[in-house]
Amino acid sequence: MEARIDPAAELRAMREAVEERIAYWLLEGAARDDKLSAAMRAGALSSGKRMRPLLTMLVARDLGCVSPALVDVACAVELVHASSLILDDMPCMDNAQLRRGQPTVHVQFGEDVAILAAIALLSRAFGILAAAPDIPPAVRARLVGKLSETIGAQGLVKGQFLDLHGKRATVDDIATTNELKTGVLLGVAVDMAAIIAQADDKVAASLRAFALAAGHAFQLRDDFQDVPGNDSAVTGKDTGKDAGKPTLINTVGLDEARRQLAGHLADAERCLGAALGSRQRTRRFVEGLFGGTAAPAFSAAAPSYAPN
Ligand code: GRG
Repeated sequence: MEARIDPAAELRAMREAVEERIAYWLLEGAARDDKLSAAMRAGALSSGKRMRPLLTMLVARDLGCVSPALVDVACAVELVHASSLILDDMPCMDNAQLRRGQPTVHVQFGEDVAILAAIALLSRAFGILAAAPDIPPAVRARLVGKLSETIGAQGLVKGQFLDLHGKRATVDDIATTNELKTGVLLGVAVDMAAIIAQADDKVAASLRAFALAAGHAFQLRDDFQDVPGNDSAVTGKDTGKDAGKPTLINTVGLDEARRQLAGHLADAERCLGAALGSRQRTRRFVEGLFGGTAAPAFSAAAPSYAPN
């Protein structure tokens, strides 16, 4: 009889593997007791959802990938995310005091150390890709290129620049900023999975479309959490920071934003089905992420499934 896997246990094991491996990479060659290392660990290992590295691992596993490098590829994606959060929270950007229920990295360690920690985490991400075991050279080069183009002036950095300086006059402007700030990092999480699993172009394109739709949904959900009245103790972040900003909710109102959230979730579900068919790991995880929203498009799933 085919062995059954407990999905919750598998997810827990993946999360632990990512966190243990990040801890390993951040201790490697670091002075354990200095402020810079402590700031890097605080930024990377505080209690995040690990949504991006888990997406990388789950999608790759759903695609049948058993590469020993998978966890390292997932860690590289998470370190880029951690770096972006430290920078985003800085006084010259979002000026946030609270992140993941803790004082932000610059509040704990000072602005100078926070900037250096963010750069060091970013550099570590590429070092990890360079060192990850058993990746064919052409695949490694594609992974590095994809991560680099996601961060740079056409990706995350541009999204942040538009957030700070863009006009965001129309709903399309807002969607572009959201896609660059949030969508592209979810996009690269699934792109990296498709690259390391050596998936064909059609599957990779459907996965990318899934991630971008999920990114829009996720950003909208983030905006809903910011609405005054939500509890920082629950969200782990400052709330009310979007007051007066041209977010989608402020521009189109709560009802239309809810309608758009439902549309993005439906798109995400359709594209995920096109990419992965009935394979369940990724679908189950995304259902868990969005299960509490006003408009869940993902349906409830069975409690266990057969492995690849
Ligand atoms: C050079 C890496 C780098 C970035 C420069 C600062 C910047 C450009 C971009 C900021 C992008 C950013 C922080 C967007 C917000 C995305 C978002 C919704 C983050 C929250 O993600 P969660 O909920 O967080 O997954 P956890 O804490 O669970 O990891």
